[in-house]
Amino acid sequence: MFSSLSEKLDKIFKNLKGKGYLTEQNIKDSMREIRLALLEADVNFKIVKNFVAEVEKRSLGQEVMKSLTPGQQVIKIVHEQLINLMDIEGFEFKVYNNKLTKVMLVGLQGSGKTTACAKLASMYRKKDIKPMMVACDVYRPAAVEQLKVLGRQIDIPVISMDTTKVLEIAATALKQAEREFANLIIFDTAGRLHIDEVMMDEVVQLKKLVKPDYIFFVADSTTGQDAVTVATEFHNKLDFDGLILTKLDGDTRGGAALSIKAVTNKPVVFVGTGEKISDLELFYPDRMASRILGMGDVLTLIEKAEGMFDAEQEEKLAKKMMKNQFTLSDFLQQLQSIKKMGPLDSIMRMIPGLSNKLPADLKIDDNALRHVEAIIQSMTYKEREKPDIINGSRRLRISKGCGRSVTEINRLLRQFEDMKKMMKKFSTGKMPKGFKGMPDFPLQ
Ligand SMILES: Nc1nc2c(ncn2[C@@H]2O[C@H](COP(=O)(O)OP(=O)(O)O)[C@@H](O)[C@H]2O)c(=O)[nH]1
Ligand SMILES: [Mg+2]
Repeated sequence: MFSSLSEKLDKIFKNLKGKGYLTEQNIKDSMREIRLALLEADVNFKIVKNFVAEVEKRSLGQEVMKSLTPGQQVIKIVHEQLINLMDIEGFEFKVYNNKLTKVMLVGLQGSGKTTACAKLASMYRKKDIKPMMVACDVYRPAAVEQLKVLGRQIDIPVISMDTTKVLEIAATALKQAEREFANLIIFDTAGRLHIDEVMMDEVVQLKKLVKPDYIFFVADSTTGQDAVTVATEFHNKLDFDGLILTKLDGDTRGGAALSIKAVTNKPVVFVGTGEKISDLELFYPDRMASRILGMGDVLTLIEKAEGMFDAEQEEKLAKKMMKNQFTLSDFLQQLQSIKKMGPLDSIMRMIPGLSNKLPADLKIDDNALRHVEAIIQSMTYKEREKPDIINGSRRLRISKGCGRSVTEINRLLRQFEDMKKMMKKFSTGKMPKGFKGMPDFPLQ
């Protein structure tokens, strides 16, 4: 996500941080570089101009020039200004368990509306929240079918009718939602390839009939400034409430995310970060700014982890590690929790200090984890608890069971032993001299 912009800013900041004091010229030079980096990330040029002017003004202020860490201060200012660029206070998307919240998704074809519809419904479905989806993209039969397939996949009802009269479908859907006490109804509307009068009229009519609590404009972030232009036109006609920025996992340069609020004065509410249903995140400007500046996104990582790990279980494991009783079964359990958090490379990118150092095209093969998992699953319980007993013939049996080679099994067992030794050293506080960190397990 925004890796090219992140890399450039990182370079500029490294330069700044290396200096014990800053001259006006240093700051002016850095500002020119920041300006270029933002323009290359396809941020709207007027926004870039204001942004840089503001950062420069604040950086040249006394408190920065005279501070002991002027470089750090400039980074702090850039961080704050980035947040300002994306932040709008006072907006909150709320769904209640005792009434119906109506949401309309609008945007161009291919922007990710239908996908977002399912992601949103699935994100808000809870024990006492009942979502429904309505197929209003009636001109392409495939679009209705797509929503139905997604609906079946996540087990959320989809309302569709055999007509192209969108208003009729919407009216029927509203009645059904009330009758069935739904709490969230999401209208997936038709998009076109370009802005088009007929489409606009249709969504305006739909808005009048549905009276949605929220209209979200869905924008494909990979289209950069085009997304911003289209958003402006939709905004003029519809006055939408917020945005869903999709495909932030792609080769997004950041332009749309950094410009769209300043241009429309509406907040980005959600971001799509992949094709899977679970790839939708609430958007937090401060966290995004941290990610862009390579400070990682610890909070999102913690939230993801909290959803996946069980605190009690974790404590038990930590104790086992301290006592050097960590077994392959525990290890398997850990692997499975990590896997639930998403692809490894995206997890690693959220780790502060690491995000900038990873190559932009880094792809960790999640198969490596799957293979390790398969190997452990082919062991008996006793073997997982006491790997010492795994002799030659057991290795052969395990290899046949999981379809991985004996060499791989040997490697896993050796690495597991190394890992245990390492844990022992951590827990006893006896770190060897020249200690170089954890073994590269299991990411090779
Ligand atoms: N990588 C990625 N792909 C996405 C995301 N959201 C949607 N897509 C893909 O973009 C394409 C168009 O999405 P769709 O929901 O059909 O767009 P619609 O025409 O606006 O309804 C599909 O192939 C989706 O899988 C996202 O956040 N990341
Ligand atoms: Mg669609």
